[in-house]
Amino acid sequence: MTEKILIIGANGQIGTELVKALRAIHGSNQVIAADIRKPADSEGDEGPFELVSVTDADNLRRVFEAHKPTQVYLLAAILSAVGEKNPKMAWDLNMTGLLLVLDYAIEFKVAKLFWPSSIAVFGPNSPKENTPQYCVMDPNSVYGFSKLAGERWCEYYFEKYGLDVRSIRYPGLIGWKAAPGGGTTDYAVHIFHEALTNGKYTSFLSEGTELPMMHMDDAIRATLALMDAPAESLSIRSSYNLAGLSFTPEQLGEEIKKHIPGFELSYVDTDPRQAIADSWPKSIDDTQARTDWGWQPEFDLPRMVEDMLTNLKKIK
Ligand code: AKB
Repeated sequence: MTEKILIIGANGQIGTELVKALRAIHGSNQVIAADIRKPADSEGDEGPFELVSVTDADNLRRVFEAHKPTQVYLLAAILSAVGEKNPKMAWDLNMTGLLLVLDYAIEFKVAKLFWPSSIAVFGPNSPKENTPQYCVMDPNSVYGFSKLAGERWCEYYFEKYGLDVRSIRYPGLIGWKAAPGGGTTDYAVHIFHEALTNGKYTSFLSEGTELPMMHMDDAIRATLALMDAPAESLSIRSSYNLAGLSFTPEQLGEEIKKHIPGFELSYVDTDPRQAIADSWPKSIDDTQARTDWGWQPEFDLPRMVEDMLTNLKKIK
């Protein structure tokens, strides 16, 4: 079957890489990138592009009508840190966007829908170590509870309307091709840019703050593997726990020092993102993803750091 794939939020941290990966597999013309802004630099990748906001129901409907996608990836979202600055706007964009796309996916007979959830669905009373798929979930950021509500909607549309919706609870994502979009885990990307440019970095998360993270290549591989998995092998239609690696700012700093010996790491006194980080897990149990669709991460901390520094050096 020839796929027509629509990616909404195509210019974000995940979208930038996913568009490239899907165009390499299916051909540029089969993958429609959509975003509220034109891509800054298309690097010669001239596939179809639609200017659309995920909350603009009429324009979004036009895009579904025009392209009749067989698969949709809805990546447009306001992340945890930015969401706390404008909570109502974050709720509106994250929920309105999802509900519109769920309805259009049914109306336009989309075969598969991907929607990203996050470790932000967990909260202060969730277990911190090896956080299981099912446990107490009391997220206290707007982003977190919009993701938890979104997971319930996804499962509801699967159960009630048979929509083949698939989702991953991403940890903090670390890649060199695109900037992160206003999250609590962004320090783990900024640190590489600052290490290479200035040889030092001031972390907005404090020493000892351990969080689940993942190299972007692993995240893209996981996303494609989940979307390729046979529907009958999937036991979770809310969102899968997914683990890569876990580290603290000082562990990351020590690893960077092996490549940049004079690298200096310091910490800000207070930052609102610390409270969000403190409410999240330290590590994730992803047994179900491993069992249902064979998930296996490839990047550990040394490999991730080496890859980031090598690639960023080439483009700086
Ligand atoms: C954030 O920090 O908000 C995101 C996430 C973990 O979902 N990177």
